[in-house]
Amino acid sequence: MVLTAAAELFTARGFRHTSVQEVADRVGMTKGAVYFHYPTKEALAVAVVEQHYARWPLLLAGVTAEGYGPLETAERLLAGAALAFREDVVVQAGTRLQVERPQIEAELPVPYLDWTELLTGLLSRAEALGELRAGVRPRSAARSLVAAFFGTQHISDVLHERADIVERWSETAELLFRAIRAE
Ligand code: LUB
Repeated sequence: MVLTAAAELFTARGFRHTSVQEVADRVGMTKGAVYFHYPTKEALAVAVVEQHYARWPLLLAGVTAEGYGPLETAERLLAGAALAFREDVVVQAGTRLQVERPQIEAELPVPYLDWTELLTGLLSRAEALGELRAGVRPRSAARSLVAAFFGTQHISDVLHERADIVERWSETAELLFRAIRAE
């Protein structure tokens, strides 16, 4: 409950302009009770960012269970992430806090690298199955997908509070996977 309230405030106002008192008020607790769970506002931010990343293994397990090939799995994974960026306040808060890293005196997880490793693994398997266009290098393509996704979600956030992120990512993904997939 505290984490979700903090995520809502961090998403709406950012780290600096969110106080622990406001988090406590939002959940009807005392500030002391919040500090019992999270000794500092920084600890609350770290917990929110960690929960952001904890979403993705669950998403991966769900998509993997559908049993598609590695390239289709990568495409569906990112489509699922786009939906989470639109619907999930913890995902949204984790993203804003990662952008505000310089203002947060705490050890936040390193961004982007987990997704890059995950997609590199899937694209390497796709390469082994001959699913990649000749000359496409899995790690480079993975970095490009992460960069494109980050940019797409950021622009959608600034312009439309991510209301159109699913459509925007779908058009970007169609272009990128057309370039990545073997004819
Ligand atoms: C993803 C964000 C926003 C990468 O992996 C990350 O850290 C990300 C937050 O920092 O987009 C794109 C899949």
